[in-house]
Amino acid sequence: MATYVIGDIHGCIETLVSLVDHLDLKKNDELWFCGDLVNRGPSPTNCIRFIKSLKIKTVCVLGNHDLYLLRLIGENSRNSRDVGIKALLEAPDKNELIDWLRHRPLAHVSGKYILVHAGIYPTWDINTIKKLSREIETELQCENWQRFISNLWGNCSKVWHSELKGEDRNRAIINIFTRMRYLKPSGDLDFSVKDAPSSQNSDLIPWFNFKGALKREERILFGHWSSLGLIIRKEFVSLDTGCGRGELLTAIRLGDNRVYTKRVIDDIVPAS
Ligand SMILES: [Mn+2]
Repeated sequence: MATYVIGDIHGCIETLVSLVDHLDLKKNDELWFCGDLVNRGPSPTNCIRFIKSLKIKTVCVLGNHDLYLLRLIGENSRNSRDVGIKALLEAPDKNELIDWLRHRPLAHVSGKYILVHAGIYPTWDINTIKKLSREIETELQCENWQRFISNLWGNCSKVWHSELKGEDRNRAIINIFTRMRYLKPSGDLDFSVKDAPSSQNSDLIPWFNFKGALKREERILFGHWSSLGLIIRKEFVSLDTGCGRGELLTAIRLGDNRVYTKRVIDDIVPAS
């Protein structure tokens, strides 16, 4: 039995199908996804349909773009500039696809691995990760989920403190799991820089280099940071290789770290 983890897909269905074909999956294999299934690429609708239809066990955590889509629904808006998302909002099976999406976790902990979209706050231990992920999942899966998500947008929660309450707490948890890249030396989040660490010279610290961030038993699997690209380390794997910019989609097989890559060819991704 093997587990494969796939980075950010961003609606690139042809690339996804071709990569999954290439994996030659067996019945007991598992396929994990780092999130950001939607936005930018041509067919987020078919990406969700495809993952839903797979006959093996799949795990998919939510990314910031997936939450953006849920927010559009929550605000009853069709006002996306993204052609693929617009089409999804008109799809006959829209409700089924959205219900599937909002039942995905923010963090998945299994054995020696933690799967998240963006990262984990350096001070969070494994029980905290499970608990905080569950707090948001409970809200997204309840009947009032649309009101919940339309209330919690914005950059404003840049500070984490375990005593945070209400919307500030929810925003902070979501920002950390799905949007974080850099921390200030104080431990506050910074959303101003998306570049890779080598290309900026401020005192911002990639979250995984922050003191204590990697002092854990589990290996962290994440996407989200396309300028970082593929990084394979004992402590973590970074898997967003720029599918959403027309570059590559990557999978890694856990255990032996074998890497599988497809270049985005048949999916037309608009220049950003
Ligand atoms: Mn992302």
